[in-house]
Amino acid sequence: MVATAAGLAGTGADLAVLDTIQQRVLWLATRIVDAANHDRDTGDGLKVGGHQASSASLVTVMTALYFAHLDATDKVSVKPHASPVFHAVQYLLGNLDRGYLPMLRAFGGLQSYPSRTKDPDVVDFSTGSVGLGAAAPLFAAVTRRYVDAHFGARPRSRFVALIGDAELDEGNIWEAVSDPATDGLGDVMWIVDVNRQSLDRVVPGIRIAQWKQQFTGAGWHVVEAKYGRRLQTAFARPGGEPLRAWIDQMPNEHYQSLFGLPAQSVRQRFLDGAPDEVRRFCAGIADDAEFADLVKDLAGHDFCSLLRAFGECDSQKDRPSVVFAYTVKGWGLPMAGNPRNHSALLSTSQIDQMRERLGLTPATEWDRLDPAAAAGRWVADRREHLARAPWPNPPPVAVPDSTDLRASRPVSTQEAFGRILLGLSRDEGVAPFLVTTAPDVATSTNLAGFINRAGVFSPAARRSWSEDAALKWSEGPQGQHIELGISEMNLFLLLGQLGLSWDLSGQPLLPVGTVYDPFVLRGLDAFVYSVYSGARFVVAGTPSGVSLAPEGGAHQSTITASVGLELPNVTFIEPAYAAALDWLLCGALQAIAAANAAPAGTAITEDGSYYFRLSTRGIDQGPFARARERLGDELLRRQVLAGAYPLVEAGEAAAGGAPAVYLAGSGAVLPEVLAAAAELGDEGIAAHVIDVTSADRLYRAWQRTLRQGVRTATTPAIPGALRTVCPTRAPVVTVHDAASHTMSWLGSALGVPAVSLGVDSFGQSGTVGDLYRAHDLDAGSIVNAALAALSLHHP
Ligand SMILES: Cc1ncc(C[n+]2csc(CCOP(=O)(O)OP(=O)(O)O)c2C)c(N)n1
Ligand SMILES: [Mg+2]
Repeated sequence: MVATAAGLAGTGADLAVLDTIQQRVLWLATRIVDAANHDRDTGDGLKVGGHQASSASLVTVMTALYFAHLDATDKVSVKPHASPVFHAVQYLLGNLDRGYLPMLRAFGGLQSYPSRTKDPDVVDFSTGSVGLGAAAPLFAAVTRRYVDAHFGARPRSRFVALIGDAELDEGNIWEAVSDPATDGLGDVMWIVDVNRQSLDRVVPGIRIAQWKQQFTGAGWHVVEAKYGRRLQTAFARPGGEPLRAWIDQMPNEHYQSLFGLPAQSVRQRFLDGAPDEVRRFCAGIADDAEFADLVKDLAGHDFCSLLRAFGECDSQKDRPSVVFAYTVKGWGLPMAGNPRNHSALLSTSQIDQMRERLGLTPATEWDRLDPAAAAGRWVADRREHLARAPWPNPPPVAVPDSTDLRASRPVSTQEAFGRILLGLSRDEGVAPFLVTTAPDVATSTNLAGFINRAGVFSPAARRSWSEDAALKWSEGPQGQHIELGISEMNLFLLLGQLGLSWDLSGQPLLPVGTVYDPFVLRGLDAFVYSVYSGARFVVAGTPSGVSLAPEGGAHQSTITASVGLELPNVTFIEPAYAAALDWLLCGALQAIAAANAAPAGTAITEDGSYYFRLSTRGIDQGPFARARERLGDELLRRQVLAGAYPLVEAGEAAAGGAPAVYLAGSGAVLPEVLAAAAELGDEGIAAHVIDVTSADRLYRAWQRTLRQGVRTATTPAIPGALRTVCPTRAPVVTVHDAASHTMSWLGSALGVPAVSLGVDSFGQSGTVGDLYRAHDLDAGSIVNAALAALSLHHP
């Protein structure tokens, strides 16, 4: 049957062709999971897994999108459990080699869930942690709006998210939808796969009315693709309207139970509790099989309804859209609609029957569509239509080595951070590419100077209703700060998309976000998501630690330093002095700029994103100035960037031949470390003070040499960065306003006893002195720790 062009929303697509394609997509997606579980010998007896039912649920929607709706510039996020459908589509389009099809979940094969960095075909958005991949395209659209306003309009992209209905349970979805920064994005379309099932169960009741209100309330355009054409035709017949009302009010559990029944039992279950007029109307449909098919006819498996819904969303230019596409989990498979089908697999004989039904054989089952037939020709046209042109080469971004920040009075790293950003905003080589963002903490994290100069981003100029001499807050399309509501999830999702703008919008940016350090943990999953996706950005966690003394335990971070050290694709940095921060921050932005400009696939730096843990504690800059004089800028900068430098060499304080100890401190607690070193010097102990600017870089250097040793079965050396700052064998005390664990490995790395001081219980309100005493971070405790370390050392 050939549909009219109007019927398929003017796409020119042919229903029969689309149906042939979707049958092949369904087959391939199902067989990809089947092959992973039944064709491969994993040798360990573990079930490989995969999601045939979740995939089947989206087959029609994804066939409609890729084969009748999308353009080459559009970007799509695919719900995690539909990855087999995505790969089947890419394979049919010729973008994936056949050899990958039996390699779902195999090492080096297709990833379980779509991955930007690990899959062999081009994935726009990674997904996996439900809710995050769904929201990512919204923030990619925020990024594109920003890029277009600052650098000129790119060819239009539509940002599409395919979302499981139970994903809407995740709070981050609603944080994203309700943030004013995501208002008015007409190029966004979310498609919710309303199969009424989650992992464990049929989702109770009827959620849709509430969701519709929530989206509408946030200014979204809502479309329902609920009933297929057969049901719509039935509703339009005389007496048909009560049937619609009956289904509309039917709880998910009741409706879903129809799917497990033989055709002859469907009528009775369907009409259980139905009013007379519905019964009367249904009596007019005599054939049981026809009746069973009719009441399960949902629009999520109807190309005309779907394409009409997509077209309707396209016409919304000034607000995002959401399509609720009603589907069947396991559509077209024997497990359709079964409440326990989430992880169910077809048996080998069911697969054999499906293959046969489609006219395929074991020899032809992986074939692409016949290029001589109508469907094959259509796919070839779509392949051409969807081929992406590479972005033009990005303009150079010239980040200086430093902003020459000088501080004569005590200064905190948070204040220095604000001044460095302000300095960069005056530098024409880098200023245009800087973009800052914060979840309602811009001013309290010292972004005000930058904001005063660079302005706040808003798609249209906004009138300011109040004057404030200290903070201008002028909003318009040229502003370079994107303000968010209080949502750390949104912060990290936006940073992630700003950090991918070179790829998704063809414009490298230098994104810098700020967040109170303890609340890094609130956004942690989105942080992980963004760096797993390959995004590069800077985030400053500030203020941090118990040095934020009066604020108390709820605002004092302790485990964030460990988190920063352990996160892959993130370099964790915690400087104490302003000039060191200047070098480190400029170095980070240089690396981001270089990585963004590198051709895809070039590994230019292993640093990834940068997490700076900063403090509001003002610190005397004198010791750093003296180290600078002693070592010279070039050497000192190199060491600061490598992760540690000798802040005080005890030769200055104690005579040669004295017992020696290394005091390795990081961040705001350095003054106490220096005081302890002086006391130890008075006692005739040579206490060398190491300022650890990046425990992460030191740890990585150590692990590199260890792994090298492990892999080559050779004796590992002490890494260069550590050897330079700790040239002799002496015990070590680590001192950190963070969990003591973060630096406790230093003793092992140096092969010496170590005593690690840090904050291992929740904080409380007080003065810095009170809290440092309470956590053994005061000079006296550090001296005692040094004596303890010396007593453990037997050279
Ligand atoms: C953050 C997170 N929590 C839990 C899971 C485990 N999980 C995977 S799918 C799923 C249910 C998803 O249901 P739905 O979104 O409706 O998808 P469907 O399979 O029905 O299409 C759950 C709980 C996950 N992937 N991510
Ligand atoms: Mg579902």
